[in-house]
Amino acid sequence: MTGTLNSLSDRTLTDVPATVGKPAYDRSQLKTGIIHLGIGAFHRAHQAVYTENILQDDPSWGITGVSLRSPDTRDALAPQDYLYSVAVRDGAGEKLHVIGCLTDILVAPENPEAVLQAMCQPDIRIVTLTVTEKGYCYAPSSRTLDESNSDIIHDLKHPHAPRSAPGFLVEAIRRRHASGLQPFTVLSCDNLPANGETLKRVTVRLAALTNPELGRFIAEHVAFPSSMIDRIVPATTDQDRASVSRALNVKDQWPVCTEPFSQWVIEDHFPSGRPSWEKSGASFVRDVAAFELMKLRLLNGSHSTLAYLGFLAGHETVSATMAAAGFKTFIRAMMDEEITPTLPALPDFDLSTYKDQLIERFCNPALHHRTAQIAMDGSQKLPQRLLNTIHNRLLAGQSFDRLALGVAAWMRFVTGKDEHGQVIDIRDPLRDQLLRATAGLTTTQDILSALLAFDSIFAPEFTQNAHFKSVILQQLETLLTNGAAKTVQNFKPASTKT
Ligand code: CS2
Repeated sequence: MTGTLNSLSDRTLTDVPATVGKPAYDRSQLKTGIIHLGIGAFHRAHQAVYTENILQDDPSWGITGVSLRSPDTRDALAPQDYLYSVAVRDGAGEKLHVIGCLTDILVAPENPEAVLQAMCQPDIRIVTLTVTEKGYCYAPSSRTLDESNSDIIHDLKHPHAPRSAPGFLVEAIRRRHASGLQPFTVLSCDNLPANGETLKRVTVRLAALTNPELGRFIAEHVAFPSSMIDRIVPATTDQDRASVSRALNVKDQWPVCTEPFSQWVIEDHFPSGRPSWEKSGASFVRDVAAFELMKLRLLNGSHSTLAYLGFLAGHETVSATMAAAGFKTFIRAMMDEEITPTLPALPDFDLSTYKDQLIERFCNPALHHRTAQIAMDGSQKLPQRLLNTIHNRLLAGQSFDRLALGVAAWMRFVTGKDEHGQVIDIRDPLRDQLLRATAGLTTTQDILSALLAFDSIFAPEFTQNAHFKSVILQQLETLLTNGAAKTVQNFKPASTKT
């Protein structure tokens, strides 16, 4: 029973058992140095934790979170003095930490002006983002601003009351510049290739469309370091809320659940200063690109492949998928044979241990990471997770059957019906267009052609490549004929088929 428990707050922290980690600093002394756009579970289990661990040394880096959409996180955390807990779980059990680094949460659609004012405080030196791929309002195939995106159209008309993440950045940078304040550093923490550079490109373009001088100022004077971030953070469930609250002995309405593993590799370019995140385990490097590619292709590429194939095979979670016949062998072979050869060398980094860890992480029985959650927003994820790897393989004249099966599984998924004819609840910004494009199609060739026509996903190097099309077609045919479970279990790459 959690109904009788007090709510988590500064006052009730004393009710929390001594085994639970708690803020090791005086929260009343915190200043806000970071604005974070996209205050979802991932941020609270990752960057917020790295920040929490340095606040004892330097309390100037408290975080004000901004939700660009729903008020849920603010509504849950405001009554808790913005305290929440992180439950770190694996087969061995659970460790809990109460995190205190959030100083406030603002809800952008309710009051965009309050967000802009917060971003323009002199103490703000960094704006971090986890707004997911679609929050960048770009075309994933070309990584340029999508000027037909409805939020971008809105922000071009109303730059002083924006809706999009790039819109908030442009207006806040303009105001700071106009009032003589130093610009903040913008740190993307989303799973995009060259995430800093990509965010810079869309932000500069958005600014330049209405104010070329501002576009130039941003291009020349605002730092957008790239970063590679990694921690698996499944969506929190009611069951998680109840069990965490019981263990805390106070009611936490908004905990996050995650795995022990955590990694953050950051390009060290912060002209306005930064926290010593290296003291919490982050690595600062000159160039993140090789780490980003490794993570996007090996972790996220495998994750999406497991999500679509696992979902189609009837598995609710990644760990259940990994336990099913053939999946572990298939995904490890995809990593070793098809992805690894496309990765730039990372001196002093043991890739095979990294891959062993990935397999172990995907098998974590305590995480309950739903295949349907990872399957979301595939139109935004496919290029950097699977297609760019295939592109490298094509250029090198190498096979890519397993990666192609991953793409085919996405195609099968977005037709909107599962292998038993049940409707799939597709969540994707292109959902309606994808369903419309494939409705009523019966042949594999027609489904393939309809989906390849989405040019924000498939760049011309794919749609104009007959070999690419024939390999995908073959995998899609096998998948439609045999179903996902059998296809994976009996998988033989074409090159070894007899
Ligand atoms: C996942 C990622 O939901 C997804 O698409 O692949 O969120 C993944 O869990 C993280 O990138 C891990 O760092």
